[in-house]
Amino acid sequence: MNDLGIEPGRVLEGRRDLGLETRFVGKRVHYLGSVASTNATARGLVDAGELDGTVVLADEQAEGRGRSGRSWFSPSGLGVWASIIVRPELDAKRLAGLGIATAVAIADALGREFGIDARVKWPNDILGGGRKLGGILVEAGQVAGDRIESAVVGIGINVAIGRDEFPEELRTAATSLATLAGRPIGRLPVLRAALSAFEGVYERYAAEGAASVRGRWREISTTLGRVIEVETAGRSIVGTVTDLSPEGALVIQAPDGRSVEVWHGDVVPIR
Ligand code: BT5
Repeated sequence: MNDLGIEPGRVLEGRRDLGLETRFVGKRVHYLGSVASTNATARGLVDAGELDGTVVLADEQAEGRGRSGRSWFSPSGLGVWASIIVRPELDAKRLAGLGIATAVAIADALGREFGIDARVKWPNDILGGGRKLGGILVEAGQVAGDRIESAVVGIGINVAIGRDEFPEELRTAATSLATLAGRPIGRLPVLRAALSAFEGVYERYAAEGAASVRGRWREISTTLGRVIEVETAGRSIVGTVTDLSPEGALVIQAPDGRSVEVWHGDVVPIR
């Protein structure tokens, strides 16, 4: 039997079967063994009309996805690989900010629950000890005009991947909760913490946008106040990170003093 004490391949009732304390997130949990990507499975379920808050949880992903076609290493039983279906009625330009808000809320919850110093790196990285501990991937489902009617929020958290179990190319850049905490940690408490954190921030985000997490983001961001370089929309911008905008853009002060909002891209701190 695995660490969840449940055989995969069933639809679970989160509260009864997993001890979730959420109101609507994880009411139904499609718990699967191996999938290509939980986000891909969840997208199929969205189209089939699956309920708001339903979660797809897998032991293992053969084709776990990151942003921009990148891949996400998802070994069996060693991490939380989950996707949440949401039906938010959200302005399309606010969708990316939901990923940022989710990263902040989950980093916060992991820090509290497991006594680690968890931080965030814009847009969607969760870091511990300067290494990547998790990532969020938000994808639109049904869109009507400029309204998002459904979306999938993918959550990847490395729970018990040992240093040597990461592939060579991730070994210095990635970490896991068990490594950071210096003790064994199972997936279930991590799943519970992540889904509760998501539920709380989702409701605040729907009402207030990224302003709901701006204060906390400023406290746990690894890049606030630093000079960074970001590749965005085919060009490179260098500047000092000054804020998170209400829509979730990174606000950068360019060397000429102008304030620039960056919506996509990968941030590289240079000093
Ligand atoms: C992300 O992308 O950080 C979003 C990751 C989301 C994964 C979840 S798991 C459940 C759900 N279903 C999916 O298919 N995906 C979501 P990005 O910022 O693009 O970062 C990707 C990069 O992180 C890769 O190019 C690697 O360099 C690195 N990476 C890959 N796997 C990793 C891991 N397990 N831990 C740390 N870093 C990793």
